[in-house]
Amino acid sequence: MEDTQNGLRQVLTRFGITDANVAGFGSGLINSTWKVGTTSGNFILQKINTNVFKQPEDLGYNVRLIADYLAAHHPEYYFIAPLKTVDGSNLCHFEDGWYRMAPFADGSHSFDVVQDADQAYEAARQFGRFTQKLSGLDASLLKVPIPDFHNLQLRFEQFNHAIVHGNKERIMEGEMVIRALQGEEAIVKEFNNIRANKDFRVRIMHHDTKISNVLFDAAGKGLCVIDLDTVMPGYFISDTGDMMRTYLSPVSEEEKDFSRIYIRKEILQALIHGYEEEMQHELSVAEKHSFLYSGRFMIYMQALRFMTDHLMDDVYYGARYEGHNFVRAQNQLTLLKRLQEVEY
Ligand code: GN1
Ligand code: MG
Repeated sequence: MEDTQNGLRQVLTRFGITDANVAGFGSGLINSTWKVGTTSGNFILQKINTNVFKQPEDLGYNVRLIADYLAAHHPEYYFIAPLKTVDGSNLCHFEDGWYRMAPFADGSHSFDVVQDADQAYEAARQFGRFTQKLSGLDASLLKVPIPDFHNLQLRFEQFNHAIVHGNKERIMEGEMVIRALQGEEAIVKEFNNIRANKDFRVRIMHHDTKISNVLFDAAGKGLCVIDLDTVMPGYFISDTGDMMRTYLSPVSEEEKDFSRIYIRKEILQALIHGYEEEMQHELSVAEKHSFLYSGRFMIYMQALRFMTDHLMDDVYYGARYEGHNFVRAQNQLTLLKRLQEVEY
């Protein structure tokens, strides 16, 4: 612990900070996070997980590109720009890894579960506004931190590989779920149609639109989006779809009692309304017709990813109990069925 504190102090020195209180912060699983208190304000310091993000410099590059663009074209937009090190770098490359730092938004707070329609509306507006403000920035200038991240065709192929080459016992036990997932292949076909359709634009998307990635002010209004590691070129269905996946049901992907999974329709409406509020002039008619598809797309992809990981012995997500990813896959399959019953 002393060592860590000493190391962190040296890292802070690289950002020009010599006197600070440092304490662990937040519940993120991928990166390590600390809150840093100084006489000139509070900051967030993060160490980047280089197992997931193999080119950490790409993350620094992307955030700087976006920060500079927004400062030049939309100075009124609230964006938490990262600090530079004293020698002008976007990240600090220290002996044990890569670090970055940004101001802490004082007075802000976040949520882990969507409580009501207003929150869903505010969050959807924030993610819509983020993409909208960046519509003038050429998406192809961004680095791609995780190639094929939301490529459903590839996720489907990885699943098909796992049902042949995965854990034999788990394949046998999982037969019903495997069949149910195979039965939804039409969702992959529709994704391939979207990829071939010029009415679907590639834009700068957030790709991790869970509610805890939105900061709210004291009055409950959305302030800004955070956690920009997965910002990359993509389709809008990634962001609206992951909001549906994570906001619509009152229980999360961890829930084992699948009877508790249902679609909160007022949240679905608020989510679409909030997103359209910011993006209506950006989206084509074909895109606007794909809102519900976006939910099916993301929920199905997550079901495939959990089931694939279960069959491949939990190498990606890990498991806190036997069959954890099998439960998560069935949870997501249940959510998919509930969404397919919805008429909007
Ligand atoms: C991972 O770490 P977290 O919770 O932000 C995953 C997402 C999945 C999510 C499912 C880089 O996100 O794609 O939707 O788990 N991120 C990565 O809980 O694989
Ligand atoms: Mg994340």
